Amino acid sequence: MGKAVRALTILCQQTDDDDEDEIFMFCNGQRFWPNGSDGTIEATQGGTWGIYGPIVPFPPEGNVRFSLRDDESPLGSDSLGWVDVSVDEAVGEHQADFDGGGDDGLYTLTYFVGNSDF
Ligand SMILES: [Ca+2]
Ligand SMILES: [Ca+2]
Repeated sequence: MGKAVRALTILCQQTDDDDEDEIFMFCNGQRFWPNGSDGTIEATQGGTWGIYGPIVPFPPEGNVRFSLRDDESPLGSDSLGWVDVSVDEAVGEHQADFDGGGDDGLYTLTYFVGNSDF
């Protein structure tokens, strides 16, 4: 039986913009939260939001990537970084900071690694 991962919540420790970001998330390059099209969440420092996304099986190469972006309409969006979850992580709940955005925002993802029937 394969393992899988599910994004649970996201915590904003620091926004990228001055007061409020408009965040949305991808899983393995596919936009899925807060919906699959053009939705965003207005994120402010200290807030936590539920994701409770799909249960995503690990691919053969073993990583699932969650990527976070901040809408900057009409000028596109900023990368706020990504979290790579490895199939080797223990079953249970984990936290990781979105890394590599190169800007000021700091967000923490809580996710669950389980067997694919969790
Ligand atoms: Ca921004
Ligand atoms: Ca923004």
